[in-house]
Amino acid sequence: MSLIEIKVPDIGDFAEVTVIELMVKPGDTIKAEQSLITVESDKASMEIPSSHAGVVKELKVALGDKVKEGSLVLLLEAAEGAVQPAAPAPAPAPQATPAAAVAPAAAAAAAPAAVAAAAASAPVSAAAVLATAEPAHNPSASTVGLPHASPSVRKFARELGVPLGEVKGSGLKGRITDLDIRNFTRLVMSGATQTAAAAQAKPAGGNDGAGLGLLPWPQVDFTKFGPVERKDRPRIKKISAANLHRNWVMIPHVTNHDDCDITDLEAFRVATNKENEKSGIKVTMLAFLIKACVAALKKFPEFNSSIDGDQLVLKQYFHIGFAADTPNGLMVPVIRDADKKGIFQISQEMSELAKKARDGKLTPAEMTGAGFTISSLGGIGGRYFTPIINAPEVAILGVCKSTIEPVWDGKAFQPRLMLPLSLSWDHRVIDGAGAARFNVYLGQILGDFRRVLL
Ligand code: CAO
Repeated sequence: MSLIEIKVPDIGDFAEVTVIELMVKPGDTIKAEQSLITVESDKASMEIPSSHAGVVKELKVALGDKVKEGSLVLLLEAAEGAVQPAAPAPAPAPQATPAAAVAPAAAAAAAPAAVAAAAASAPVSAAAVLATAEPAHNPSASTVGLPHASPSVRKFARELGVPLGEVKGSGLKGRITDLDIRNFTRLVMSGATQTAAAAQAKPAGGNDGAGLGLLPWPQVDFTKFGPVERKDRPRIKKISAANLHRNWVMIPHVTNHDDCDITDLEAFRVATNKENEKSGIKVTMLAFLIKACVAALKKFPEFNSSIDGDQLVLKQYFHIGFAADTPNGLMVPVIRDADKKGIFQISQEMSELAKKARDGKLTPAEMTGAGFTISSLGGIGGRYFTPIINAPEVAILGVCKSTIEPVWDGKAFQPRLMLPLSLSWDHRVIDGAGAARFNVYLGQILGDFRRVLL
């Protein structure tokens, strides 16, 4: 047994670094290459390994000490027959700093450390992630006591919100490395695994509120309260639910409610249907609404737009979607180029598309491309509602059942047919004043359709 001095090896371009972690203490039996201390510069942290196996006799550094190449770290009673390893190299443990910042240290490091540094900074292929998937996550791991990881790795995990107790370390003695944190994050983001908190928060409906910091979905055994029947949710309902949920959460919705006088328009619609009884085409209020919306979209083009990063895409076409209630759930067929079509053509296409929707025969092309959507509950009833915008559109018009109401004309109350409108709009694109103007203009057109010609 001989007492040997373990010193700080070549640490590349760093003149002086600070000791931020002591990973061994006197009396510890260590292996060659085992990390002894962690040092940190302003750009990266590194673990200083031992060149020999043996028993630590005396530590020669303390937390906060400044050290450089050649500084004495500890005295080691070398194990008999210990293999004389090559000069050990510090293992860089880069934080969230760019790869370039740690490049000098990595270049000076031995192969494994260089590989770790490169892997930590380079995009990892799916195959690489899968290859490390097994040890990266262990949700059942005990969280008692601090996980074995350097301060920089803990800091990195804190920044990403990674629960260290669930990460399985691939380093020496199960030490969690920077790469383990990155791999864990990639697996969670790809959906290949989930954190214990997310698993706990998973509601029966399948939507996960954990990312929003919400309470877990209530888990209730309904049979405790009475008999129940379980039914599979139709595929269309599940698809539209996911879309509606995303749109509701991601778009800052505001809804403006208004009423407009459609007394004269309704009289015209009824007369038109009477005159054209034999044509087999029935004109409903929705066809007029589509035409009126086209006029309003022409006057207020931002309502016919989509957000694309820092840009707004203003559409020069007028494709209008309309919500159709079907036995399998909500569908939104699209009337293309509504600006170029008359009321009869729109009515006919609407009735064909609505039938196809009910029969489950709509093609994807018939359901895509809308720049604006109308959801009419006029045939059913109700007063107002707050329709959810159909992303990537930025507005949707909800319409309810028209009713005769007393309207003051300046001298007396007159019985007028009033149509309730509910316009939901994306506040990232549209302001309240613009929305109010849109509704007012729409009301003016529906009140007197000759305005479309102006
Ligand atoms: N006020 C008063 N009556 C109205 C009206 C209104 N705003 N809109 C329609 N009506 C009347 C129609 O004139 C028709 O009356 P008659 O049978 O006496 O002629 C009756 O209501 C039924 O109309 P309709 O619903 O068949 O036709 P439509 O063109 O108005 O609507 C369609 C077609 C496909 C949009 C509709 O059937 C539908 O599915 N609506 C539901 C949309 C929906 O679910 N929206 C909610 C989405 S959010 O979950």
